[in-house]
This record gives sequence, structure tokens and C-alpha cells, in this order.
Amino acid sequence: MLIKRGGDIKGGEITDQALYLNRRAFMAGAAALALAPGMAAAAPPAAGQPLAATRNKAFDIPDAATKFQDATTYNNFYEFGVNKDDPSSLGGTLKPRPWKVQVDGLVHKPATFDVDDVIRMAPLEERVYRLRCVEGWSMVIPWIGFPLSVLLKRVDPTGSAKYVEFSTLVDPSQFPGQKKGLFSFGGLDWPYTEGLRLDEALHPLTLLTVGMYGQVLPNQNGAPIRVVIPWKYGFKSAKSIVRIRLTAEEPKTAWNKAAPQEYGFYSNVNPKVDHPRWSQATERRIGEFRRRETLMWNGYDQVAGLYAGMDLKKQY
Ligand SMILES: Nc1nc2c(c(=O)[nH]1)N[C@H]1C(S)=C(S)[C@@H](COP(=O)(O)O)O[C@H]1N2
Ligand SMILES: [Mo]
Repeated sequence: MLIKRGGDIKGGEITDQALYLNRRAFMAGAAALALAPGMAAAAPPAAGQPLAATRNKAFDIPDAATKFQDATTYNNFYEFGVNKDDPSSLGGTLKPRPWKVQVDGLVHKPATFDVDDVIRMAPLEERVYRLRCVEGWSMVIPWIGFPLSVLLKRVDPTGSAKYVEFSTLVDPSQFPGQKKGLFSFGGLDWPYTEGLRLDEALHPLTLLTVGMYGQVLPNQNGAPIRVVIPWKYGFKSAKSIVRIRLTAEEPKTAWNKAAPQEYGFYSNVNPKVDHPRWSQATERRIGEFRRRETLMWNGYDQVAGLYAGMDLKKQY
């Protein structure tokens, strides 16, 4: 089947990125041909377009980057389904342009931005971050974006703003996993929401992300705009964001609502606090077989001060 991409590529014959991208372009073309006349104009820019950014070496790590092919075919994005290859094989229904991001709540200057205006707010940086999934695997990804603090300062949070809530788009016509009854996994409420304390959101590591591997963000990785918070388990890094809301109270999060005893608000990577159903002491880097020790804060010690005085077993 033409559209089912993830499965056949995982076979391993196609390892060259250029070949992979050509194939994607071919398939995007084939999909456009299938549209009714007139609809093609509304088609989003093809994923895989180059996106220029300056490498910020201050965040370089000794770890080798995960293969692009792995980072784009082994994904968690429940809006597309529960399987790791659902986001890459079904991701074509998401239309990442035009796209608006509403930024509101406890701010002096609430605004709704076009995503292309957000992208122009600050110079784009490339930062290589580790991403540790709560499931026990990890990747190393060269993201493209700029600190979320740039956007938050633009809307000027009021003195009572203490938290930031992120919400993903709700549209079952673009996200098959949001269609009722299609998947047996009924645990998550849409929209997918996540949250940070304001000081976490303003931390220079917190990246508003629009690309990866020198390209526009692929749909399966959260196009057109997501956050990446590298010292927290991957699920905190919400994808395909349409709303950022500043609040006084700790926002509810999708995973916390689904399983409060398993997924707390903080969800800092911590090898000493096990998930109730498995250890978090080690992880498998995608593309490797051995297990590595998981590092406190995923290796980002510079955030330790944010949690001084907190009991990290209770506030997991
Ligand atoms: N909207 C939304 N964002 C999401 C998810 C999701 O299911 N929906 N999954 C999270 C999880 S569990 C992980 S590990 C990361 C994976 O990001 P990646 O696929 O770009 O590596 O996205 C996070 N963001
Ligand atoms: Mo995850």
C-alpha cells in the first residue's frame, strides 16, 4: 500500500537519507494527485524542506545522533495511534500549514500567531539534545528552534502567572487516533495537554521547536511546532501545539489524568525513582543493543537548582 511508509522502510534496505527524502517527495506528489482539482493549492509545504539554523555548540554532547530514519519512524504520537510506526505511516493526514498558535491566559498581551511569524521571532538554533522516553528508550536528536522564553516574553506574563499549559490540536479528520472507537487504547483525553512551571518554561534549555536534522519538523515529530524539554521524560514535550496558556494553578496533564500514580506533573528524568511498573535506572538508545545508565536530569545538571528543596520521590 502506497501510504504505508513506516513498515517497509524499517526493513532496513533504505538507509540513505537522500533516498528516503526522495521517496517522501514522490509520495507527497502521489498524494497530491489523488486530491480533487483545486485542493492541491491548500496542501502544506512538503515535510523534508531544508531549514537553516546555526548550531549552538554550548549544548553539544559526546553522544552520537540517532539516525534520521529511526527518529522519524519510531515515534510516540497517540493522536495517530498507539504503535511506534503509526505516526510515520499515518502522519500524512496532518496539515501543518496554515497553523495558528494562541498564547493567552495570565498575560498582558495575549495573541494568536501564525506559525510562520513565530518561526521568525528569533534566530533559529540547532541543538543536539538527548530525549528519554518514560518507556525506557532514548534518542539523540539535532532539533531546530529557539528558547520558549522568547515567545513567553513577547506576551508578557502577569505577576500571577506561575505555570504554562500546552495543548495539541484536536481534529479527528487529521488525527485518526482521535476518532472514537478506532483504537482500543482509550486512556488519553484530547486535547493532549502538558505543562511546566513558569521557571521551567523560561529555562534556556526549553526549546520551542520547528525543525530537526536540518529540516522542517516532520509530521510524526510534531509539526509544525512543539516543545522539547530535554531533562524531562519525552511525554512532557508536547507536539503540534495550537495553544499555550499561562495559569496560576498547576495545569492538568493528559498522562497525569490517565494514570496519576504513574505520571506526575514534574516527570523529571530520575534513575532513582522507578515507574510503578518498571525500573528507570537504565535505557536503550535506539540503534544500540546495550543498555546505558540513565543520568539524573537526563544529564542536564544545570536544571538541578529549579528543584532545590523538593522531595523528588513525592513530586515525581
Ligand atoms: N501531542 C502529543 N505529543 C507527544 C506525544 C503524544 O502522544 N501526543 N507523545 C510524547 C512522547 S511519550 C514522547 S517519547 C515524545 C516523542 O517525540 P518524538 O517522536 O519526536 O521522538 O513525544 C511526546 N509528545
Ligand atoms: Mo515517551
